[in-house]
Amino acid sequence: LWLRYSYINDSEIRENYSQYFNKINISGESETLVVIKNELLRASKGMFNKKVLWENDHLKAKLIIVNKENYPKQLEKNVPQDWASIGEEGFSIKYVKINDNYKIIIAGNSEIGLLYGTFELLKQMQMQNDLSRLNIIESPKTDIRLLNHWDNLDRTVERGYAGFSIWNWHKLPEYIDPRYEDYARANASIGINGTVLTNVNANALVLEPRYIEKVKALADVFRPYGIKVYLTARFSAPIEIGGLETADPLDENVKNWWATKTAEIYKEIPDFGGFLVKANSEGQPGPQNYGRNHADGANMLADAVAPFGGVIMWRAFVYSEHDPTDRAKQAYSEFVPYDGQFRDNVIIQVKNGAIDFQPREPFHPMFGAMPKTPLMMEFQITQEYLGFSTHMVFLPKLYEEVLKADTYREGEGSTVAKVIDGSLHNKSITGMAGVSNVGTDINWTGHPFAQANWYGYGRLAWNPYLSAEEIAEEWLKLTFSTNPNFLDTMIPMLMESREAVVNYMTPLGLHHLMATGHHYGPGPWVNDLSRPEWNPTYYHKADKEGIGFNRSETGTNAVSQYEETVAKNFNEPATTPEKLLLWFHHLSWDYKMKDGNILWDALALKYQEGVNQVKKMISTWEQMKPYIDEERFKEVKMLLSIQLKEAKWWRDASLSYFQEFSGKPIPNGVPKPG
Ligand code: GCW
Repeated sequence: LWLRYSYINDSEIRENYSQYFNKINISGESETLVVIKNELLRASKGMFNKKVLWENDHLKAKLIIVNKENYPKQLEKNVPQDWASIGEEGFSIKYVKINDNYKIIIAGNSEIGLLYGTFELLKQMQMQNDLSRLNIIESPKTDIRLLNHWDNLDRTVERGYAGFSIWNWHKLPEYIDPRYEDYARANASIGINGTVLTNVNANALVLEPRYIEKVKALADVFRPYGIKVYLTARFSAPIEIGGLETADPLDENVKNWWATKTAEIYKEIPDFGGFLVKANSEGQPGPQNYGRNHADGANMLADAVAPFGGVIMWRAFVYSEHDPTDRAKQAYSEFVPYDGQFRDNVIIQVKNGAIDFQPREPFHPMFGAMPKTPLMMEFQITQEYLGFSTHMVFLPKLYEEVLKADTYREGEGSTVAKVIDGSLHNKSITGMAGVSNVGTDINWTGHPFAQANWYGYGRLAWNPYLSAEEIAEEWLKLTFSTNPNFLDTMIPMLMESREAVVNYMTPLGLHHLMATGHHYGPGPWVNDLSRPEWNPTYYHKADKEGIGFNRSETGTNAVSQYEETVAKNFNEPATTPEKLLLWFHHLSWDYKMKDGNILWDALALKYQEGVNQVKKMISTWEQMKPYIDEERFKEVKMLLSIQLKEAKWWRDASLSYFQEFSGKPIPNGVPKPG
C-alpha cells in the first residue's frame, strides 16, 4: 500500500532524516505507544536500513513524541502548544530549535493523536519533504470515519472485486491473521477510526455469542490503532435469533431484547461503536413492516446503545416498488418529514447521490435539508458501477465534486462538506462512511490504482475540504515515486480518469444503464425486470422524440427537493450543467448544446471522448515505465488494455442501441458501431 517505506537513495536526505531516528524520546507505556514504536522501527529499517535508538532524556532527543499529560515543563516554555486547536484526535508537528539543537516534536492530547502524528511525519519523509518547514496542526473534521464492509459471514463480499473477505470467521477468535494488523495500520495512517465488519444486507447470526467472541478478537487488534468496530443489525434479529414473534420497534419485548443484546456486546467490547442499519430497503426488514417509521426504528436501537455511548447509523438508501414515478425522490420524502425526531445518537447515512453510486450523480437533495438531524456521507470505494477492479478510476475526483457542491441551504457557500463536518447546522455528531474495496487479494484492492480510492477516501473523511489533486500527488509519491516527471504526468492522468469513465459509460447525466445484477458492462436495452426502477429504460427513457429523465416541474418535479436557487437552475435545460443534462431533462435528439452540436452528436462524441481518454491513459502509462517496477507496470498495462476494449464496448453498444431511437447518423470522428 502507501506504507512502503522504500529505501531513500539520496544519501543527503537519508542522513538528514535518519538522525531523528537515532534519538527518539517517547514517554509512557501503552499498547498505542508500542504500535507507534513498531511503526518507527519498520519505517527506519525500510527508509534507512537502520535500527532506531531510543533516548530517555527529552533534552537530548532529536524526535520527541509526547502527549499533553507527559509534556515536559521545559518544552512548554520553549515550544508552547495550543492544545485546544489540536483537539482530541489531532496532533501538532513542529520543527524547533532548543539550545542550539534542532528537534522535531510531535504532540497530541491523546495517544491516538500521537499515532496519527507519527504517520504524518513518516508520510512527510516518504514524500521527501523538507522537515525544517514542519509546522503542522491537524485534527479531523469529522467524528466517525468509517469503512463499511459489505462482507458476508461466508466470506463472500457483496460488490467486492478484490477476492474474499479478509475476516476469517472460521479461524477467529484464536487465529489472528497478520493482515488484521496491517489493515489497522493502513487505516490509522489515513485517519480512519472505525470499521463496520459486516454487510448492510445483514445476517442476524453475527449478533450471537459465538460470533461476538470473534468480533471481540478483531476489536482487540484494532483498539491500539484507534479503530472501533461496528456491526450491522438485522432489524428482524429478535425473531430470527431471539425467538420473539415480532420485531416491532414499539413492542416492549423487542426493546428489551435489543437492550439485553447490546449489553452482551458491550460486556465483551466496551468500546463497541454501534450499529449500522439498512431497513425497509431492497427487501430488508424494518419498522415499516409494523406500520412504524424510520424514526421509531432508529430511536429504539439508539436507546439500546445510548447507555454505552454507542451510535446508530441509519441508512437513507430506501426506495420501494410501490412508488414507481421517481426513485430519486423517495429517500427525501421518507426522511425529511422526520427531521428533529431522531435521538441524539442517531446519524442518518446518505449516499452521495439519490440513485446509487453512479459514475456521476448530482448531490443528494437530503444534504442540507435536515437541519436538526446529523447526516453522514456514504461514498462507495468499491467500483460497483465503475468497472469493478478492472478499470482505473481515481474516485477522489468524484468525492470532491460532491463535497464541493453547493446546497444553498443557508445561502451561497452551503457546501455538502459543511453538512458533513457539521458546521452548516452545528451538528453534534458527524461522519463519513466508505464502502470498502478491500479483500484477500495480495494488493488488497485488485487494481493497484484502486488503493488510491481507499487512501483518498480516508483523507477526505479526515478533511472533506482537501482537493483531489493534493490527494493524487500524495498517493503517487507514497505508492510509486517522487520523481517530478512521473508526478507531472500521472497527476493529470488520475484527475482525468473519472471523467473518462463517465464519458464512455453514462455521459451527459445518463445513469443506471449497467447490465442487470452484476452491473458490469452496458445494458441500456434491458426492460423486463420485475421492478420498474431496476430497468435501465426507466432511467434513460429514450424514444423517437429524445432521451433523458424529466425531473423538472413538468416531469416528476424531483428538482423541488433542492433549495430554490439550485432547483431553479436544474429546472431549466439552459441552466442545468451539461454534465447533468439528461439526469433532469428529456430532450429532443436535435436539442442544441452550448457548443452548437445537436444532442445526438454531442452524446456520440462524448462516448468517443471517453475512449480517447483511455487511449491516452495507455500511452501515458507506457511513458512511465522507467519509474515503475516491472510487476506493477505490466499489471496496470494489461488492465488498461481491458479498459480500452470495454470503453469501446460501452460506446458501441450504447450508440447502436440509442441510434434505433434517434435514427440519426453517427457523427464524424466516431466509428460506426458493429
Ligand atoms: O448499490 C446497491 C447494490 C446492492 C447494495 C445496495 C445498498 C448492499 O447493488 O448490492 O446492497 O446498493 O447500498 O444497500
